[in-house]
Amino acid sequence: MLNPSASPLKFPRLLLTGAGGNLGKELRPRLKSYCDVLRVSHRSDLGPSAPGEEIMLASLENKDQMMALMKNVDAVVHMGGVSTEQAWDPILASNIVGMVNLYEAARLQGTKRIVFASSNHVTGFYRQDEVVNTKMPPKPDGFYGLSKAFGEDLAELYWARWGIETVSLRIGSSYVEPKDRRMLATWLSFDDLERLVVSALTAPIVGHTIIYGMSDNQTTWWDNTHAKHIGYRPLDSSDVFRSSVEARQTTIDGNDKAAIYQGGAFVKASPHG
Ligand code: 15L
Repeated sequence: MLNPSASPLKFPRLLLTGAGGNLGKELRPRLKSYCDVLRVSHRSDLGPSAPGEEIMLASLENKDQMMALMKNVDAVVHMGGVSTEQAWDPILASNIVGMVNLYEAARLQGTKRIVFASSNHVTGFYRQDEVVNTKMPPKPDGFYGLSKAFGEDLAELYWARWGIETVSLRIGSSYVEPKDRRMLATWLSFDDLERLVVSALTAPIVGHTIIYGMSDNQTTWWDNTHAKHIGYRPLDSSDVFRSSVEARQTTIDGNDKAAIYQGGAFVKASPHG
């Protein structure tokens, strides 16, 4: 957890969706410092509210619930939705229909900015020997990555037509530490996740900007040159874990698609048979 006293910027009311998910749980106590009221939401029970929090349960695919959720909200950190490769139906409900509901509610309720948890799986079918920037075409590695590419396009539409600003975070692998060799490139520490989300919320002008969410890792496949105006500066690095990760995974099968493509195991995950 960072010390936010250095930042005088505070939102009257921030909304965090997906507050019960892996990264939602991590962000929930952290975001409280950047707002007077943190509205937290999930489709199922979130437990008791902490001081300064208001809990509102809502399902992304329920338009009325989304309209109520977005009322009087200054900015949104949208971590809700499906976050792994799955069958099409839940992805359609949460990441396609749910995204349209979120943006429609934002338009009707006058929300100014959304920080959208997109994913590196939008570009998962680029190879691990390529460096990708945020203007290059998507190459999704599954239905999940495809749904996140849709979310980014939707954000672009709502910026162009209705002036709702979005920062789409193509989050890499945000865990306590990198779990394998791939994550030496994709790792995003929780403190850097907080830095990234806060930069995305507070940068003066963002339009629709796409940025990869990674720490300052020595190995990298992603180039954030076109997102410099966000002002995100990662301060952690996967390098401190490199020798222990390499000791655990001494060999790599060069014929394995998971080792060839940036999406790793996601490029092989198939709930579709
Ligand atoms: C993601 O988008 C997933 O939500 C997360 O579970 C990780 O596996 C991550 O990508 C990754 O690529 O490591």
